[in-house]
Amino acid sequence: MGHRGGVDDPVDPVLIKYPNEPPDVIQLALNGDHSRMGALDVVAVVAHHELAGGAQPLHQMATEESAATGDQNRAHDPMVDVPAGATKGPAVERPAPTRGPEVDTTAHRAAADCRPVADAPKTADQTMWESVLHAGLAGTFLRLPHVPPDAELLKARGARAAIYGIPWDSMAVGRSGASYGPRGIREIASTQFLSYNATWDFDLVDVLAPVDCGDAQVVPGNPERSFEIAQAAISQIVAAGAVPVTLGGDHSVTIPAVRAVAEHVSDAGLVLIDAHLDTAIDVGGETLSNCCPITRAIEAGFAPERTVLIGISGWMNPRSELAYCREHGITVIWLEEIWAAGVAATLERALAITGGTEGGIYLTVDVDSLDAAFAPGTSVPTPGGLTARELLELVRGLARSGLAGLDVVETAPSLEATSATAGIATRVVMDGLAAHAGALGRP
Ligand SMILES: [Mn+2]
Repeated sequence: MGHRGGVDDPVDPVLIKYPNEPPDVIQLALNGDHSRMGALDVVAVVAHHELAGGAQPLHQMATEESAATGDQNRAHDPMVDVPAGATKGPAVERPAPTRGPEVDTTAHRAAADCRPVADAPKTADQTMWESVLHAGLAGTFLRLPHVPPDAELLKARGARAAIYGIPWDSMAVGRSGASYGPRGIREIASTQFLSYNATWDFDLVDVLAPVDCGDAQVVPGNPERSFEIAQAAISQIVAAGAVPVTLGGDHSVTIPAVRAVAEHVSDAGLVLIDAHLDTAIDVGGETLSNCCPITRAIEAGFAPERTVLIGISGWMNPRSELAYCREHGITVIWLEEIWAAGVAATLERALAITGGTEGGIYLTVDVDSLDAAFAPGTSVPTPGGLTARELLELVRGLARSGLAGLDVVETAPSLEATSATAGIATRVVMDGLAAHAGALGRP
């Protein structure tokens, strides 16, 4: 049976009110099969109990039921490590927002230093089950606190990373659907992922105190106004000393993100992981197309000689975009070069060009850099792209030297039958932030 640590009432091993749920939502966790029952099931159990006369305390009834069903695995069940008679679990209520330490608005841009944020809200539940149960208001990324994109509010929270969605696909040259990317990624992150990584015994919350700033209030059909809104919000995140993590959206959403970062950081390297060069001057005269993010980033101030485009597929790019790269001295690392040299050598080459400054690296990841087998849920799935492992190794290796910003774009949940693409997009964020935060050590 499930132990829900931190419940203020004495721990009832069977019937437990979840502290973060609406007061009338109760769930039961019965031992034996780890079954988790929703509110309607509870109503049924309570009704059954009452029909039976209600003479027996409900927890006894469930205990007898579990004894009857056998419990051989109980000794190995991490959810039952509460000794009988335990009266109190560890406190898990998230503290009310408190004013954190002042954040150095320049030093944040390089890699985080791994020191815990003094007043960071601690992980809600040390047993970690709370964050993956499919109940409750799982609206934010990892169920992190929602803080509006306001520099003072973010500083007060001590946030060193902030998620921001731009639900926008009006500029897609290919199939639309990426406007649901932020929602799809949050769905996965809030129901399947923990802020804690057991491999590294590391919790993102302890080091980065990340928050979710919600979504841009886009204006359908108006990229200028939409990007103005998004840029203003991301600029607030950077000004607060937090790494902006932008969830797309088609790849045009990188444009307001790099513009916002460039307002505050002058020496960041720029890395694109993508099947496409994305260096179009314009598409039919439209300069905010999803084929233009690198072009607009260069114009915003990113140095072309400190820009690397990784994983590019030869068949999927026009001659004009390659010409732009050659004219401006942008480094292109083709898919075939990764096949031949491997990820480690690719990273070494990319970091030699983009790393080593206080500003860190702005990393933009298009999920179509992945093979269509790993990322079918995107505008233009790529036959012969990167493996999921290659992508994560690249993201980790780049983020280790410090992120000026991160975005993951072109996730289109409606274009896939499973949540594979939203899942790998989630991992790009998780692995990128963890590496930035020092979970892997420094290069
Ligand atoms: Mn692409």
